[in-house]
Amino acid sequence: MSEIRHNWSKEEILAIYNKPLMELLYDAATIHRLHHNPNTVQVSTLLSIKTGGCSEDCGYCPQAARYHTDVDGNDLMGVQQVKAQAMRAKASGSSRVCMGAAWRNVKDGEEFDQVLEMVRTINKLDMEVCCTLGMITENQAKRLAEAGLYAYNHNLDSSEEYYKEVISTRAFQDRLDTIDNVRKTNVTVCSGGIIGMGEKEEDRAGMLVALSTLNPQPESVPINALVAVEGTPLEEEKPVEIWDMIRMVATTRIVMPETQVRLSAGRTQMSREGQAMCFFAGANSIFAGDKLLTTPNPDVNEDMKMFELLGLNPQKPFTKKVQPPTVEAKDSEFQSLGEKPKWTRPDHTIERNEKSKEKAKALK
Ligand code: SAM
Ligand code: DTB
Ligand code: SF4
Repeated sequence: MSEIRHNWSKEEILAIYNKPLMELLYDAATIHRLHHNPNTVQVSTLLSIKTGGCSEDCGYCPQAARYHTDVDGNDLMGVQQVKAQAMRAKASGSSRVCMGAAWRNVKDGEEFDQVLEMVRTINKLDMEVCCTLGMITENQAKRLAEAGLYAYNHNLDSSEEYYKEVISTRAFQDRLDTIDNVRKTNVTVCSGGIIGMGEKEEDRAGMLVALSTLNPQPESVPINALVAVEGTPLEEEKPVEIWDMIRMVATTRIVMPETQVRLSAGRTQMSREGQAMCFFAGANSIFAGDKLLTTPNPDVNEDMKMFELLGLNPQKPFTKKVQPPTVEAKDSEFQSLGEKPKWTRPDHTIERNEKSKEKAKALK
């Protein structure tokens, strides 16, 4: 086994990222085989349990209320509807359901109680449950853990420097603090980011420094290619080159040997050959289902055909970690604290975000 290092420097990571491609692929594939079965891929299904109307200004996101996109907002889904979708996901070969909410942070109250019930319900279907609900406090993380949550997704999204050019309504440190809160429980951490937002290679390396120096490193690292959605500040960004995706996946694999590297948003733009190279470079997880949260994803049947063609097998649930027990609401040892956490609001000005906001106002 290669050692797990928590002291990667930006320079070292950049040097790996820029290696001649054949060397990079060989190194990444070698490390991949030391730590994982190269023929197994973990499959998660995304479910947007609360869509649109978000208060944040994330420049990439079609769900931010302040931009004009064609996303239809929805209230929080019901538990039974979520259960039905989870059963469908299980039947189609998914081992995990990842529930996303367009929230800045979790607020204690009825809606959070409902999410906890969704977690219990899916865990009882013997599937891994993941949530991505924005910032959470330690008490909220503990309540999710007690309900049987397997993973919490909270992306760093970019380097600390470039984060400021994309989001002004919260700070990079808030993201790290939330990950820290998750780490106080036995819930696994899923944290990665997006490439193709106009960042430099230094920022990609900077993001990997921030992720790989976490101790322990995240159990799962999603690498998203920006889906440039009309109306968002990043609508005009050019599609990510497949070569960049392959390099990013390979570098992630090398600096975080044990993590599941997730080939995430942007797969509709990638050929099978391109995706195959990403799997060779160490990607061993995908989001399946015809939709991500609000944007298209490859058809499930197409993905299954690709798996067959490449000899890949979906990973069974709880292969990497045992199933957490579910404690029923009535037996819970935690209270809703009604906390009013003071997450940061830097509110600096990002020119392109302002422009998109003004455009949206004019269209109203
Ligand atoms: N609201 C919560 C938050 O921001 O943490 C959870 C949901 S948010 C949609 C989850 C992640 O989706 C973001 O951190 C970002 O990495 C990814 N994402 C959102 N819009 C995207 C886009 N247009 N292209 C690629 N990834 C995107
Ligand atoms: C992640 O890293 N990517 C997923 C999941 N975590 C929540 C979300 C991708 C969203 C792409 C844009 C959309 O469909 O709205
Ligand atoms: Fe809201 Fe999350 Fe989208 Fe940012 S990424 S606008 S927090 S849903």
